[in-house]
Amino acid sequence: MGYSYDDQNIFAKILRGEIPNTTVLETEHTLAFRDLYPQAPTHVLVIPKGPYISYDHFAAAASDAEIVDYTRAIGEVCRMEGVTLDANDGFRMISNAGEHGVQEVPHLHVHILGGRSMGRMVQ
Ligand code: D5M
Repeated sequence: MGYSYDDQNIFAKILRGEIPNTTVLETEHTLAFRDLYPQAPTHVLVIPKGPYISYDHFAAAASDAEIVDYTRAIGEVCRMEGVTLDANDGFRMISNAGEHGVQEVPHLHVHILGGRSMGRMVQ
């Protein structure tokens, strides 16, 4: 089957500067910006700049430098938003993948949600 990246997806357009975004953090390999439809006081999307669809795709195909940059940027966003456990009551980090994960935008992203209790996950 393999991975087939669609470079017309919304986040690819954001990375090319074709669509505006509210940037929270930009590093060499990562961009973090506010979700257009926030579901919590903090709702930030963190994406790698490379053309990866899902976390499994990223982990298999990205360089160590990209993976380290992305992982550290996620933590940095949590810190900047004030939701880390040393400062606050925490956050939820979600990454939807594919049809079963109900992923809308086929470019890897983690949602960082915080600022309120996210409730117990069911199912
Ligand atoms: O979630 C995709 C998320 O992307 C969803 O929470 C809305 C958000 N979204 C869609 N378009 C934009 C733009 N243009 N800016 C910011 N956020 C956006 P998923 O995990 O794929 O279901």
